[in-house]
Amino acid sequence: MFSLPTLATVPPLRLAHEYDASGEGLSGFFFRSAGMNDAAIETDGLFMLIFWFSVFFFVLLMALMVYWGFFKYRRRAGVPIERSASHNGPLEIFWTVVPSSALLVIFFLGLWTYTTRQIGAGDALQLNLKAWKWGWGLTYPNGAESQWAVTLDPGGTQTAPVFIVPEDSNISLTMSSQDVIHSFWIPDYRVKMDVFPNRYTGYSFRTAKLPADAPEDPDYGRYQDHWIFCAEYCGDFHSEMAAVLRVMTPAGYAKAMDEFDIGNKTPVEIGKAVYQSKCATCHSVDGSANTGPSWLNLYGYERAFSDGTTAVGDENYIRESILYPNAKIVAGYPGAMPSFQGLLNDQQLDGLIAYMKSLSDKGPAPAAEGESAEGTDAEATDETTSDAAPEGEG
Ligand code: HEC
Ligand SMILES: [Cu+2]
Repeated sequence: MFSLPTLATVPPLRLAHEYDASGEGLSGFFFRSAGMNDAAIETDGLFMLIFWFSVFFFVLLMALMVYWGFFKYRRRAGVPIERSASHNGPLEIFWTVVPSSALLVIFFLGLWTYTTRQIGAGDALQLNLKAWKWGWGLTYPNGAESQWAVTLDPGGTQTAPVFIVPEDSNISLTMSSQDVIHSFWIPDYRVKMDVFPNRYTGYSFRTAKLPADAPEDPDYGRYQDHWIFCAEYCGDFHSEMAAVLRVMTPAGYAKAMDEFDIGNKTPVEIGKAVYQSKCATCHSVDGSANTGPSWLNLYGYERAFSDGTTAVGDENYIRESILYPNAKIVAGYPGAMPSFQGLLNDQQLDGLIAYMKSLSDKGPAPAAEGESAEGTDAEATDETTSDAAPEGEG
């Protein structure tokens, strides 16, 4: 039977390389890491071309200036000052045409690399990317959202979502922001692109072939990770706005995609998946306090708020807490939860509520999990088609 990968079974973070500049020469000094696809190598090449071009002319011009100014034409006692030439046609044409053509070459090389990264290849895998304060979300072609996250610290309070893509393929992202301007940046691929509210921007790249010595996971095969960062200052937790781009084998990608497909998941599983990718940074499910209150025994219990009022943690309260977090602030906590309005669909909201119910002793008994007792429509159809589910399964 299908089972949702838990945080522990998501293959661990294995970055394509450590961010180590040693032994990589000048481009290692500038870029901190080798470019991880052809476009990145091209970008590095263009950068180095412009760099050496600038170095060459800087040294040449400074040397000429020092030579002429300090030595050849310096003022000497007894030597009359020469009248400066007012005009020299050939010389002026030379110093206009040569630099302009050099700049034109740079312009077209830049335009070329820019457009190929803007306009994706025709066969590109189309993915939707959303940004918000402070996170990233990816929707795959089958409508599923990314459900993996890796923990970044030993305690596991800091997580980063994992976005999976197949190796050696064209990827095209359509990006938009829920709030302020962010910037999507994969340093290993060099390109960054602003992500705006109320406007789509594109980001296209080709993933490299996985090297033979890439780390291997027993379930999903070989893979390689790259950091994704936000490159546009967007508020308090801008620096924590990280995600992981995971390049997988086509087989591993297809397997994970199958598991992400919400069609074959119970509401509790959907809720748990959303929790892992979007809420686990601030909420625990084991009773321990984090940035936000734990979800253990949240459902069905009385909540106390900072303004002295109380309410029972029922479905409507949970929904309101997710979409309008500042409507009621739980006593003892800061009003630090971002709104998830527009970021979660009804199925995901229902899933979250079902998941919170499963974490409460006032929710349905655990044995009833997966049955239509919760009155969720997604599940009902599933149950009627399969042969009668045995009652005392667990
Ligand atoms: C940046 C941290 C953060 C993230 C991410 C976050 N929350 Fe919260 N959440 C909080 C804080 C802080 C509170 C308490 C203050 C309040 O009530 O707004 C809270 C309160 C809640 C409550 C009310 C809890 C109670 O004990 O009554 C619910 C329900 C909730 N969050 C659901 C979610 C869901 C669902 C997600 C993911 C989709 C999520 N939160 C993501 C910080 C966060
Ligand atoms: Cu940002």
